[in-house]
Amino acid sequence: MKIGLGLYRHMLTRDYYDFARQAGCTHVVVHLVDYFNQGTSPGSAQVSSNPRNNQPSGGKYEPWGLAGDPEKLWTVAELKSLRSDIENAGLVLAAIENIDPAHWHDILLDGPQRAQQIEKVKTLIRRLGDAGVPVLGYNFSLAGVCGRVTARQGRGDAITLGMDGPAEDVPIPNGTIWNMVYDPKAPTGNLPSISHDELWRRLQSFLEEVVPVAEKAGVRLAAHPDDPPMPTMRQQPRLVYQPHMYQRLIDLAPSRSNSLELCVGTMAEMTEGNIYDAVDQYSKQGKIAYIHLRNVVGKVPNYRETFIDEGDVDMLRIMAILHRNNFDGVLIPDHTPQMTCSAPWHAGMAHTLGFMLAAKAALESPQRYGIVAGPAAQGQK
Ligand SMILES: [Mn+2]
Repeated sequence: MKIGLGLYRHMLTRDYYDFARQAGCTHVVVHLVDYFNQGTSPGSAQVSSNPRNNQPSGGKYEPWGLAGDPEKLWTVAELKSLRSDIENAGLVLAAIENIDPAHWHDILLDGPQRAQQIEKVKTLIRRLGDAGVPVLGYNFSLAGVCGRVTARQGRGDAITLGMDGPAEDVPIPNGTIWNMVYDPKAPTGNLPSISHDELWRRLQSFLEEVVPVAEKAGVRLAAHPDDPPMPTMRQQPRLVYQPHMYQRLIDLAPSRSNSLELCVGTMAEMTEGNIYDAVDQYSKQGKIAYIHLRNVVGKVPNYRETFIDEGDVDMLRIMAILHRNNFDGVLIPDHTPQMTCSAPWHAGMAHTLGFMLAAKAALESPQRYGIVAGPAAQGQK
């Protein structure tokens, strides 16, 4: 297994790459969607107060920000230059995480621009292949990451995110998808609710069309589960909200290019199944492209994010399962509570990465540390 760091768009600078190296990372996962964009045109209303110094949070129903320019698809030159900047800093670009809602809203919505947007996503995948980017993470979700609240309820009074009940009261307004505004001029009104079957049908058509292109391009599509994993949010269905639903996604299009961006925190919030069995099941199949590591206390709709070394999940046990199943992809910290200092995000990441490095060292050289695998450890899932 490899240790990496996820960087948001405004963090794609040499300072952040150096920070990643200093914290012991060999790889980075990059977000090219600017979740924090509040628009620049004079007189345009700010859509949210999503601060840049943390994971994108928004309010319970407040969008993160404005989607990008529908006409500007990331180019091979941009991707290659990003990759070479990262490599010049001594790191490897492991994945691009998430597709801009501006480029695929009508794939999620089955809207009038669907056919054109399928072509855009295919082009994007080919460009990733040309630029030598091996993985594209995505989240096939209408409501996206929403419904969470921020509170000072972490260890040592850290500010952390969580849920304090369902988020069904406010439907998704027209012009918004995946918690971002792609059309600020959309007519007033809300998205009509659809069924779970319809959402799965949309995913299936998407995979049938793009997976063959991804195979040819040598790119793995990697699906994030629904965060938070509720059956419905904002009166719309969710896709992968229990651990076994990932298997359905995999089986829709059997291919190395149809893979998972497995989020341990999100899966720990699910109300059914067992997180250790799930990580075992999917890593054994070689279906995990990369991993988000995060700990939580509780389950939907009442949970909060915690530091890596506390919470409901035994992270060493998760990493031991991955090690035993020869997982050779990248693990990145997902989110952490904000640490009280002048660089809360950096401190949270460095703390998590230190834990991950120590766990990796112990798992890879058990004899050196006198950790002998006994029958109990071997039989443990
Ligand atoms: Mn995640």
